[in-house]
Amino acid sequence: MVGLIQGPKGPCSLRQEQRQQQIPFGNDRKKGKYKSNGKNKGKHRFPSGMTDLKDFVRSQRRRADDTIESMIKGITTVASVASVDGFEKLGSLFRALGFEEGKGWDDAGGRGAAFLAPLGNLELVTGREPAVPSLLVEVTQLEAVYSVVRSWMLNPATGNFRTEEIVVKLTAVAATHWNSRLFTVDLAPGLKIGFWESENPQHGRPIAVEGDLSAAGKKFAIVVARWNAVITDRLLQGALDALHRSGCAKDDIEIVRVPGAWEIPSAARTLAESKRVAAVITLGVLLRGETAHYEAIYTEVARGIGQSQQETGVPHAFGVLTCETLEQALDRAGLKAGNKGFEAAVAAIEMASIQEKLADKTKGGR
Ligand code: DLZ
Repeated sequence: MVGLIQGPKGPCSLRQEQRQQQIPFGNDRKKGKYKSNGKNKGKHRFPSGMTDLKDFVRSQRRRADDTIESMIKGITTVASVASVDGFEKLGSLFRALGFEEGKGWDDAGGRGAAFLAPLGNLELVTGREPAVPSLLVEVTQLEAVYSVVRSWMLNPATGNFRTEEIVVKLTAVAATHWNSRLFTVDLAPGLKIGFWESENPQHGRPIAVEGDLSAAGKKFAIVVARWNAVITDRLLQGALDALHRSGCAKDDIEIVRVPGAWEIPSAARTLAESKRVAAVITLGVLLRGETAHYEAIYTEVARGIGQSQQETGVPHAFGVLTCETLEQALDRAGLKAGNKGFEAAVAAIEMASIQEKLADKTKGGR
């Protein structure tokens, strides 16, 4: 055997993890959750009431039911490469693609090269042999990977394949029947690899609650300071643009104008407490050069908006600019540095959606 392709944690990780989890630490030991009658010195100990590893694993699963299995860290597939040429080629191609390299070995018996990927899957197959190579690399941007592989094959210093060989050995990117696209490359006799990309952008990602950017059917409030109106008006335009483009109806937006940034928190709080809006967008501009007690005002405004958000549970997007000069503020209100009003509104839309999803989960008991 000359080749090893292994997952991020190495083959010993499962046993190490088991050892770590069975040994009680700190408070748990003091509270007597882990019983020892002295007879078990040197043996593994389990929390009281649990007699074996299976019990312990089951209890871990209950605690972390959204992880696949709290004790499993990764998966390692050992791929035997028949020829040294194939071994060299595969290693070289993976390096060219930017694969993270792990710790390999080189001894009298053979050589191993480790390549790490953030995700490893083991697929067991019975019956009909799959039409894909047994070594599959999941990627993003399949076309970009394809062109790196092609260039690597053509380069005399790396793959050194002839153009006419490439026609046979490198397949075109094609759709699969499993909602993905794939191409394969034949590197050496018996050494074919597939590269594929799922059409589902969430594929392989950890399951997370994420907000969407639809504002349709939701109500939003915008609190905007009149002080420095030449800039805050632009921030307001940016926020309205984001809301409308995300599907928010005109009548679902409540705009409240306040004298200056100092007044933003109290208006924001009143709106949030009314519970008639999904989120509050706060917009203002504090200019250091022109604002007496700048630090004091800024701190209070930020604290007040944050406090209103935390105490009411209604998301508040922070669109209060703090700049040294008018020019800097203008840059952030639609000139060189985007429009912070637009960005604040997008954050508000996303947070409103997250709140809705979390509330649904709570109602559904999950
Ligand atoms: C008074 C003041 C000053 C000096 N500077 C600003 C500023 O740069 N940005 C802003 O939004 N507001 C400013 N204000 C007004 C205060 O926020 C507040 O409206 C007044 O002190 C009245 O309470």
